[in-house]
Amino acid sequence: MRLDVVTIFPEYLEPLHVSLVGKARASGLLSVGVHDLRRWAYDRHNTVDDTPYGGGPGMVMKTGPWGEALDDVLARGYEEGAHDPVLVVPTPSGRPFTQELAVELSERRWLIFTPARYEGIDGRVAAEYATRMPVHEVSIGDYVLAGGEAAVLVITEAVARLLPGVLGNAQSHRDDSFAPGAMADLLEGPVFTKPPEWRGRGVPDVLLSGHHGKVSRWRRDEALHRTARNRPDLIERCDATAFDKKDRET
Ligand code: 6GU
Repeated sequence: MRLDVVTIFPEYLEPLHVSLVGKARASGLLSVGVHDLRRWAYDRHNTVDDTPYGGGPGMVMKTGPWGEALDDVLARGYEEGAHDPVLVVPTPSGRPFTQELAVELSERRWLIFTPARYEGIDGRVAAEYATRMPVHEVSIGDYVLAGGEAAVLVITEAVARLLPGVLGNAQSHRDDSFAPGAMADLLEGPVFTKPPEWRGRGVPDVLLSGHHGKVSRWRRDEALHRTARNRPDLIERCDATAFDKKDRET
């Protein structure tokens, strides 16, 4: 997979060199280009923003530098054999970034990110590139960041770990023996490792029992409890037929 990121803060994307994404790059599963938008801002001050039409606070990122930058990044990518680009525009006004979208993006060959600062990018830029490629406006949550760079880090990490060969153990995608699929939207319960006792606290006996059926049952109950406590909205969306009588107790 090829990733290109155009930003006025290239150094903000340094974490793409470390950890999981860094390893994916080192092993050749991923290639990443980070590009300074100001390279395509040709005035003396390398201006990338201007006041909004219609008035209001803040500044808007200008069409000119973004258009030049994206044209060049696209041309370079095509030259190097990349194809079928997808433009990912991080914005608090985007559609929610979910695991489903992470999976969708992980199946693409080439992602181009346009993290913005200020009040966002002139609306004509997304409209222009949408005539040539899929454009996803994406938000990582219901809060406002100062810019889209942190969102790019979030999205790339969620996507990179799904690439075949990136994770050490081939992604054991929840083999829940109770209700395959239907319980997949539950949060995971707590996990434990050695030592068996720490500061007077033991580990749930069932996990030491070696009884796989009981362990699965326990994990499912813990997942339900944690989901009910932290994300009641997910319980509401659950397929009720996936619950059994025991799930309704307590
Ligand atoms: Cl993608 N960008 C910004 N600036 N704020 C956000 C966001 C993105 N997602 C949630 N808040």
